[in-house]
Amino acid sequence: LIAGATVLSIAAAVRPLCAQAQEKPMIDARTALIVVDVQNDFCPGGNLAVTRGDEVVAVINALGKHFETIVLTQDWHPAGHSSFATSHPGKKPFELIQMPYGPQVLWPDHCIQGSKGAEFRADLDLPRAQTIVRKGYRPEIDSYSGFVEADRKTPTGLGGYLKERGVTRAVVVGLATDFCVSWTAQDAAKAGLETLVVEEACRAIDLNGSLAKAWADMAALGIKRIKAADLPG
Ligand code: VGL
Ligand code: ZN
Repeated sequence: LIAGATVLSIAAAVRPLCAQAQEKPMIDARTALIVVDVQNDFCPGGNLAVTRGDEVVAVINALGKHFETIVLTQDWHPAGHSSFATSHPGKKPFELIQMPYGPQVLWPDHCIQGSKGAEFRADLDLPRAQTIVRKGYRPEIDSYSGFVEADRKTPTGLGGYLKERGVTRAVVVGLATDFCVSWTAQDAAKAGLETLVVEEACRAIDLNGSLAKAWADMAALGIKRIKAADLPG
């Protein structure tokens, strides 16, 4: 948990961005809301369901009303993707294997291009979202991050997109905290963006301590862990 003083300093950093005397205080367009993988397969009933993953939707919908710049990421795998346990005979979901680019957790088949599971949650309501960045579509490379694929060198283009639009700050939310949210937030920070993660707008898979490690890795990069109440509105 973050100390009270930290919360206050973050609130002070964010609040001046709101236009005054508006019913819905808006956050400056240079702060992007990055909504990670709020897709059916990561919610209860989905193929890689994150516990209470569906609970992020209402929180994100409320946050989205205050942002002018909103980007969605969408996990988007071809059938037979190399991150699927079913592509590796004798392997089971959640086992670790070595890929040419490093260790890879094997997952149940999920977010297959064009499937119901790959669709965004129907109750996700972000009319102002402008861009969808699909990732994980190369058969041989996974991509947790919305910025750089798992080989750690293939960019998706999101970094350039945000830079060209003058974005200097990223607020990252979605699923799952310890995989795609964490990797996306870390790459946002490495791209030079001030990066914040809204705790209750995320839910975790939590595999072998992955959640604690994710928060520690994010903290080490200066990523701020905040509550929705620390943002305007
Ligand atoms: C994710 C595992 C595999 C995520 C995506 O969105 O966190 N996790 N693919
Ligand atoms: Zn995936």
